Amino acid sequence: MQANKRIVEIIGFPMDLGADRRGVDMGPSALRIAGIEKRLENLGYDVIDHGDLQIQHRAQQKVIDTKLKYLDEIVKTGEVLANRIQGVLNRGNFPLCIGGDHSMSLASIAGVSAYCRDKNKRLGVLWVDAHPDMNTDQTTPSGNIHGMPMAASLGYGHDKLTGLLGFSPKIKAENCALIGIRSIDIEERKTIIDSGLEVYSMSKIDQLGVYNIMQKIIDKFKGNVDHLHVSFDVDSLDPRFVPGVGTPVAGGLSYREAHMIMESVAESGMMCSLEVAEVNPILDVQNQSAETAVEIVASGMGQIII
Ligand code: 5AB
Ligand code: MN
Ligand code: MN
Ligand code: MN
Repeated sequence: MQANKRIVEIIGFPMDLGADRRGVDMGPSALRIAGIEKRLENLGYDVIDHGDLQIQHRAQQKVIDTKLKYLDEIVKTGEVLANRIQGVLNRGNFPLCIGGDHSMSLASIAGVSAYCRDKNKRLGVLWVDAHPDMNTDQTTPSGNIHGMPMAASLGYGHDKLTGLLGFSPKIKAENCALIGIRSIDIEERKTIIDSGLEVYSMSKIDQLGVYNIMQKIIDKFKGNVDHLHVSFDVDSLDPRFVPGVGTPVAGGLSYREAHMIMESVAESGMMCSLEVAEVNPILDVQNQSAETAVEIVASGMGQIII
């Protein structure tokens, strides 16, 4: 299975309950305004945009558990997204989920994992982010579920998060790689070490270079993975290039480094699903962050492949 399948199905997930900064629910609109569909069509894909899934507004919610803010709505809508993604994959198409905060990933990985289980495929995840998102309700400094999706997918954390679609874990640490990481919470670090995850920090990128790291990651995936899911949190980039993010961290990926990651993914031909999270138009400057995100998607989908 290749990234350049003919049909890309876009699902918007306007979730902002997983994060504190408001505005990320408008991310899917910003990505559409930045021309995501046209961009993919220009690469030769047929694109079906399903619009956005329905998510209850923050104003209709009560914060019940401060360690797991808006848990019930995130789980409920997450199951809907997970099922939709499974449907796209079962049709033989390529799902592209556009967020929305990164709690979306709980659902997208659940859906992809359920599909892989049915079809006996080994699932790998490439996680591009400033943050490892390896918190649990026991370790979170914020109570924000967008800091937990990687942990939950590996089976760490609250049952309602880990148990989405009724099975856990969704992924194996040895089939995952994290890149761009530069902000790790004290308690979160322990979960990372316990899991044995491979984390390529910004410091490792300075030392080895993105190209070499990506070759290493892809080599590993090639032997062990049939379906590669890429989760791209736009705060992986330096805030100079993407001001429109809720949790900016200095010292991030350069414009070219971000593209090189996705160009390497495209070259591998292994990516079978993709998501883009955390574009926040309220904090953005003239939709620059959404436009950059669309360019990065295009790189991942084969923009430079001749
Ligand atoms: B993102 C923090 N680690 O858990 C937490 O943007 C930030 O999806 C999480 O990567 C950032 O609240 C979540 C401090
Ligand atoms: Mn069209
Ligand atoms: Mn994230
Ligand atoms: Mn992040």
